[in-house]
Amino acid sequence: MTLCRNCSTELNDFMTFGKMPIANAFLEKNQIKSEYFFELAPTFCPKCSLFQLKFQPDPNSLFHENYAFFANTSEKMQRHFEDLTKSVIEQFKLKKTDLIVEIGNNDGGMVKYFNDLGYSNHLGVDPSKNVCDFAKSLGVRVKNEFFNHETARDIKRDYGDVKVLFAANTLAHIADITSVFEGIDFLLSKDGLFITEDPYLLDLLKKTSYDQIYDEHVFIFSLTSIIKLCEKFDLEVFDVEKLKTAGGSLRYYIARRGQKIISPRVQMVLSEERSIDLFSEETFLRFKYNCEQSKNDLLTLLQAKSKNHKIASYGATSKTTTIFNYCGIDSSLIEFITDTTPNKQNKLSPGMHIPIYDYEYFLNNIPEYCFLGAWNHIDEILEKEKNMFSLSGQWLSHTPKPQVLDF
Ligand code: DWN
Repeated sequence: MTLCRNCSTELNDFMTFGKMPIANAFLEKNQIKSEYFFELAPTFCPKCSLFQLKFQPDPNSLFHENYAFFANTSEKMQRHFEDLTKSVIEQFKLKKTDLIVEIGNNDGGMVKYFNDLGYSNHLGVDPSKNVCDFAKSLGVRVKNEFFNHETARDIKRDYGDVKVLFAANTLAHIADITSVFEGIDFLLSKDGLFITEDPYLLDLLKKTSYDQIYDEHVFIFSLTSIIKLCEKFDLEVFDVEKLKTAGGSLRYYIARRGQKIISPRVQMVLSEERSIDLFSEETFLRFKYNCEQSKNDLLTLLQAKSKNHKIASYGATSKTTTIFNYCGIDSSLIEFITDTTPNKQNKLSPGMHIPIYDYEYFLNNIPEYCFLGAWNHIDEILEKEKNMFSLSGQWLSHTPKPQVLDF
């Protein structure tokens, strides 16, 4: 029996993706024998509606001194966070002395933009040392720790109350969600703001983007589940914003209860979640069916194309680890992966051991088809490739359904 990480109710199982490696554990040949696998099984809580993994490997094996993902690999995401920084400063009339903290700031995050704009009273918190070191080299003040209630106590002792707390694509990663909310509640000033965004459950279900489910994403949130998490504390969601980033996300604006006027958007999104029966067993069983269908169709497509053509994957993402391992896609179907991240290059993809090469290799070995592993960056990639790969090759995607994209 597995209990909900928020409300301790027994979780409802509805499917398993089988044994999975750690999504960002890109490896060398000599590490294959000792590769770690765990069962990737999403579940949902019938009481608080929280969609979550049944099992998550030890967080220390996911976030460490050599974390593979650097957010600066996407120009467009950098602009997204820069824009958010400017809009928060303006909308909430921030003062240069206000304390701004980002949970999970990776290689610089939003605090980097605050720092660049003269908001030097900032702090980024991240458990992975290499990304923290990179952020430090940009002049960002960092704390190399997991964020929880205890870290929050240290931050308050050393820096005081927080005016704005950010977390972008971070909350979904931390299994001890109660300790995270305790920390937020403890740190936030009376007029403080907590702004957080993560992949949205509704988008994931609609697009059958099951690849958002992997070891790091212990939760896929909805507005309903975030409201239930806030309810235990002196916190409430006062606004929400639908985003196109990360394949479809929801941004939540949270403040102390009664401090802000609640936007009508909150009710609108809640009604939408209710009207499509987001939390019914049927919805999740349909998702399971859609995943199985998607797997069969993707395999059929790749098998047909790979008979006479070379296929590569564009982006060695965390998400491709789920796709390739769930579908059983190895180098007989996808010959290689190209990725701009130096510490993924010349390694093998987790589980299926497809070789990963840099962009130059890709240009010298142009395939006929490219699987959009980094499909969430489609606009940026198509722009970059319009006079390169797109001139001769065709793009494949698994979402919203496996297909050759028609541009
Ligand atoms: O939540 C998370 C998100 C925000 O980032 C983390 N759990 C880990 C990571 O997830 P991901 O690995 O699925 O992220 P991306 O942003 O989809 O990864 C894109 C990958 O593609 C990077 O390795 C860089 C690469 N890339 C590339 O080779 N050429 C990306 C672009 C835009 C490119 O042009």
